[in-house]
Amino acid sequence: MSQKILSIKQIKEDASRELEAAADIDAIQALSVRYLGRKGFVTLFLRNISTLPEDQRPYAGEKANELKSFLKQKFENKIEKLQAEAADAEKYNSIDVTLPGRKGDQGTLHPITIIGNKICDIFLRIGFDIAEGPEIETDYYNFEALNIPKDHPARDMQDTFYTVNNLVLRTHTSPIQARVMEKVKPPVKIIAPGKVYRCDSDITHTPMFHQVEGLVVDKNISFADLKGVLTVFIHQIFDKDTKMRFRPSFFPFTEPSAEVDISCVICRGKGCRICSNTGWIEILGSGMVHPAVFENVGYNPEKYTGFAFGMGIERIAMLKYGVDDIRKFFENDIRFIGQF
Ligand code: 2U9
Repeated sequence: MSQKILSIKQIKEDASRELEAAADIDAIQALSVRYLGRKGFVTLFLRNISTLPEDQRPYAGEKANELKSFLKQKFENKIEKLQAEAADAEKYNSIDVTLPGRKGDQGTLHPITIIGNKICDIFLRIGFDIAEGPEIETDYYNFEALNIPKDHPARDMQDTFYTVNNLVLRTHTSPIQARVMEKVKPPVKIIAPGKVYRCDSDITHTPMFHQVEGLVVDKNISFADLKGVLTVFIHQIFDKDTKMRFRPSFFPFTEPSAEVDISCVICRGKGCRICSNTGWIEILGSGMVHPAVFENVGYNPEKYTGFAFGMGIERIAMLKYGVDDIRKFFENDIRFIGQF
């Protein structure tokens, strides 16, 4: 069956329209045969050029070859587009969107954060506010304001991290309370939690550890108030059966001073390795604020009295969780810190 010879314009229009309508690769390949194949419209046109007047032949030949390249490119482009779409669809169909997602590892609070929060919660419930301050302190707030004399061993390079310009990494959170007292008038009832730094490292000491200190200042605050608050605290952080004893001690910033022991949480006072067979464990330090500290911050020691206390969070965490080496808290072994 002989094909009608179509004009270049007509071939281009027809082929473009049919290519637009072609829905799959087979249809495009059929179009390619229909237009560019041995008996296709473009091939026929080219063969027919010899019948044209001689002066029209070069132009017709050039235009027909242009059309051939144009259509070839268009067919190839559309085939590539359909192949890419098919690959996407294949990828989508091979994903089971109803499968449950993969669970990532869930983080946990660090044991020191957990115990720190518990300690703060107890004091918040009995009316304390939380105060914060800088970890890099001046010699004045870390030592001088707290009545720590120039020759005190705590000031030694062996015990304190000195930085530049007489600044130190705070060795306790006490400077927080000194700064608060400078700013606000009594009554004051605050706890000061935070990181502190000392040149020390063994199974019970790390160069950085966490403290919570407390301070209550008002008219008529007595040692009985100190005992009452610390008894409530110890009974809540350990349990109601925990016994306490106050042992006389010395701190430059409190007078009188006392260390607080609790009945051993492991053997309940019978005597074991943890309490060195004494039945008692030292848990915190405390005392009545020294009048010199009040003078330093501008409080009248004739008018106001106050008590203060301080404890190491790691020490409480070690006792509550039965951890025997403080360094375990800072090695960041997920198997250890993820247990709490
Ligand atoms: C001001 C006045 C007094 C805070 C106190 C202690 C006793 C104490 C230690 C416990 C274990 C530190 O972590 S530890 O090594 N702390 O024994 N701290 S009284 O007294 C203050 C604080 C601020 C203005």
